Amino acid sequence: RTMEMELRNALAAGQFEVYYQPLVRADSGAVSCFEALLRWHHPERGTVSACDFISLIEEIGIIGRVGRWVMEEACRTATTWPGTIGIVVNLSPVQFASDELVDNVRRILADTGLEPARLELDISEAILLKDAGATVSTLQRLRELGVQLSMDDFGTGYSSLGYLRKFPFDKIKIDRSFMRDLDSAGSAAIVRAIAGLANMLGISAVAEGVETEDQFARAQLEGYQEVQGFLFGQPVQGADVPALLSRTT
Ligand code: G
Ligand code: G
Ligand code: NA
Repeated sequence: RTMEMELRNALAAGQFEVYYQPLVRADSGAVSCFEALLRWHHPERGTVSACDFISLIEEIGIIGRVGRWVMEEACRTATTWPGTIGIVVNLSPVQFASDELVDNVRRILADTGLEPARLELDISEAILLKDAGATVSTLQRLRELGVQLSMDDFGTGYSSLGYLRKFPFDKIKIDRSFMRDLDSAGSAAIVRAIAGLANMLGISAVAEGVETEDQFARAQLEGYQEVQGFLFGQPVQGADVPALLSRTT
């Protein structure tokens, strides 16, 4: 279990870094916010993506500490950006289930001085499978802090329509697998239907995984308010964000 030991040491060793990927407005192409994405600079393996170690971090019980570090780092960095630019932070199911989550978010907002409305929390559809009453209450307490709440990876889980009725998310992010498969009639119909559903509910729709001009055109046509994907930018280091902002605004 070398990797476990290395991960336990990574925060103290300064091997974690937050990268930032832009989301842009579908109408103007202007950057609206950046998503914080954790990277691990491993001494031998090089830069490792979150998908390759997040589940291990949860398993060994350090996601609370690492998640707080990511949120604090991301919020602090966002305070150096223009006030119109938001920051998106992903919440893992384990963080979401913690009694301390709401207090942690409140404290990080106070410590960094970030305006709450600039912080957006991405909640994966998978989180919502558990204990509906407790989940809605946590969502409500987060909402009372003034942050934005997004349902992430929409279309991959099971119970999300019920949740949309019980709790008004600010944004719905359609899972990138649907944009990838636009050639299939089924995916194309779902891409249209999810935007229609969101717009009728007064919720903003976000298309993830936009890699081509054709996919972008389709997202615009179907009424997505924001888009994210390699067409608009890869995740970059914090130091590269100002250049990206001056290029696109
Ligand atoms: O950027 P990457 O392809 O490694 O992301 C893979 C997955 O890891 C994505 O689903 C993303 O939401 C998740 N992820 C990236 N950074 C974080 C983080 O800081 N916290 C949590 N909980 N998940 C993250
Ligand atoms: O589900 P979530 O939004 O948290 O996923 C973020 C992950 O998606 C990051 O790992 C990021 O690198 C990846 N990602 C972002 N844009 C694209 C894209 O256009 N294509 C693909 N394949 N992955 C993307
Ligand atoms: Na996300």
